[in-house]
Amino acid sequence: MKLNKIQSLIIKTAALVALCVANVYADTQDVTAAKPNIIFIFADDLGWGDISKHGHPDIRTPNIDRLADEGSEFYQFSVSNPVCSPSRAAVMTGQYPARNNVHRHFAGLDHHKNFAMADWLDPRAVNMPTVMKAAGYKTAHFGKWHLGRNGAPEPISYGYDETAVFNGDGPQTTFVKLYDDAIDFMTRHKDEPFFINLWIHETHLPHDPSQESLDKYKHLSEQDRVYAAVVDGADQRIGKVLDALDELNLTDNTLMVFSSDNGPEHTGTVEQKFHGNRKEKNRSDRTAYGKYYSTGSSGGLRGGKRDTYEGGLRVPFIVRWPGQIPAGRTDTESIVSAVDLLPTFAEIAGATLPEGYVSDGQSVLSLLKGGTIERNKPMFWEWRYGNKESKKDGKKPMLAVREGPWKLFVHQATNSVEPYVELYNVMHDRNETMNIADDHPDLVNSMKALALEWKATLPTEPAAHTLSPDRALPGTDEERKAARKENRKNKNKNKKSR
Ligand SMILES: [Ca+2]
Repeated sequence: MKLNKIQSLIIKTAALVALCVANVYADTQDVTAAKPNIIFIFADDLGWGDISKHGHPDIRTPNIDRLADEGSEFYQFSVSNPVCSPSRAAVMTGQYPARNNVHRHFAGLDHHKNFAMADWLDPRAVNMPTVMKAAGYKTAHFGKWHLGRNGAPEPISYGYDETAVFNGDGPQTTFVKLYDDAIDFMTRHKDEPFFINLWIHETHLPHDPSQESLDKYKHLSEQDRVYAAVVDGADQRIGKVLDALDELNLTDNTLMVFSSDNGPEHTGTVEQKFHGNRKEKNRSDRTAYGKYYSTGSSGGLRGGKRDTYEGGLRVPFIVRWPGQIPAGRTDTESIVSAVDLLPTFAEIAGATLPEGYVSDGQSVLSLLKGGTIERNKPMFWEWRYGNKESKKDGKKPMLAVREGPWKLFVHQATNSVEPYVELYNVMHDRNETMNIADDHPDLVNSMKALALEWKATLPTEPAAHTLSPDRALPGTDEERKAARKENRKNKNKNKKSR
């Protein structure tokens, strides 16, 4: 469509007025209420396209949509890694996960060794709850942890006043109960500022929808029905938290942030109907729907979980803070990163960041409040992957760098000394379908240099205090496990014979 002069003048004037309004909004709202509460809801494997606000054809998420309607959305938000633990480590530390040697999800020690990664998140690294606690907040973590277990420091030692987790040590909770934990905490601390990491789980395996949610989606195929139902469960429970805030009269003084740790899981085969390859007749409980039902949507973005294409990294980012953050705003252009959360929350809390601490992100508070920001550094990703040739060799990291609209991938192929590259303009080519590296040799060279220079600043080995003593024991995980079992048996035998 070609615009005539008057149409184009109207659009330009409207844009100018909008910009002025935004700036006035940002300026006049700087006198903030006393420290607001912060609740950070981090979904698990929920894709960009999994909410009705983003045009999902079937799934309805009225409560998440309500957050977006009452707050602002940022379409260019990305996490710092396409899987759980490193993505979460980046949120916790405000630094790229490779800086703290978290390269893949935390699992067995062999897996950690293979990828030259730590056995848990470094408790000495500056982290979000510690910063918030020092700023006078009551801090809590409810839900998934996945930043280390089995000999790792307990979650509570990362700056929390209270924790109830799964996939971590210490007091436990469930994917349903975690919302009640949060409401209980909010109620007990309603008269003082609180910070809650609410790390929810429904969209991650195993899928465990309620019958009520399944009944809502009877019209869908069996596969889509289960997934829609798990999203429905999350949305309904988020609604409970929003209602509780209303009832406690805390809505206006609470910043709610909703996002996801990585893009959607890739859908499994029909053989993967039940989690852990269990057969239906052998299922001991209902918590066992498998990867076959992981039909999450990236909203058309390329790839999903474990991919550094946008489908693995770009996820919903919704913020609500009535009176401070404009309602109903959608920002499609400003680049925001998961590593920005710590400096942003710190600014909101009036926290002083520890001396010597350097975040890989920056505070985006003025952007959230309707203004603009100048992005002062490029964004980087390192993804240590395995493939058939390398037999899960963790020594072939793939790098990606984004600066403005440009995103460059630097791959290190198994049999090649010279890395090969892909370049996309992700602002115009949202789905990364056109590799235009050959058209922009100078840009490729400068961005490649940036990526390689950044890589050279990363530590190559995890710090000693982030390694399990068991890691030094000989053998594989299985052999170590058997040896520990044997030791326990002998100990008990000795006790009995005493
Ligand atoms: Ca995840």
